[in-house]
Amino acid sequence: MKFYVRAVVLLSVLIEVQVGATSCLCPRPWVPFRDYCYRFEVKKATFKNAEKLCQSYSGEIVDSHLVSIHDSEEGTFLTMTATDIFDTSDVWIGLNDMHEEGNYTWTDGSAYEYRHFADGEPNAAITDEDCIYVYLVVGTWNDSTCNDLNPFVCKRPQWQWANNCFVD
Ligand SMILES: [Ca+2]
Ligand SMILES: [Ca+2]
Repeated sequence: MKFYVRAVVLLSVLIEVQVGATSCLCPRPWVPFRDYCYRFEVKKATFKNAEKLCQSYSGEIVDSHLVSIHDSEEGTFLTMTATDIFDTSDVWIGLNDMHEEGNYTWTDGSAYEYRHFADGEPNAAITDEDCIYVYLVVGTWNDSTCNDLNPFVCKRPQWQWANNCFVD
């Protein structure tokens, strides 16, 4: 009996700790999805400045970048959340081929496997179309000029920021 009571107490403490921790993982205005936090920046910027601003939200190591998208669920989450927040339709994501034409990489260094370009894209319509935005109305991607001014989304692995916990 004693053991049972102890076990129940221990279990409830564990549950409490876990619930408390979860609510600290993506401090506002970051939005949680799976193991990452996403920050939707209404302010418009060039691709390079957007990436720079995303990196400035990092912790001790640079772990915050323009968003990378790795499957349709993540793409849908991004598109639906962004549609609620942004009043424009083109939103920078971290994909680009600035370093070598046709060789696409994510600014966060993750693997480029999933792709969701619109039909006929990427078309490099203008010689230097090296940066990718998502077109919110349909959720597909397009390569465009990196100096365009667009709102953007940052992505960072979940982290604990104990002083800024909130209740879901
Ligand atoms: Ca290109
Ligand atoms: Ca294009």
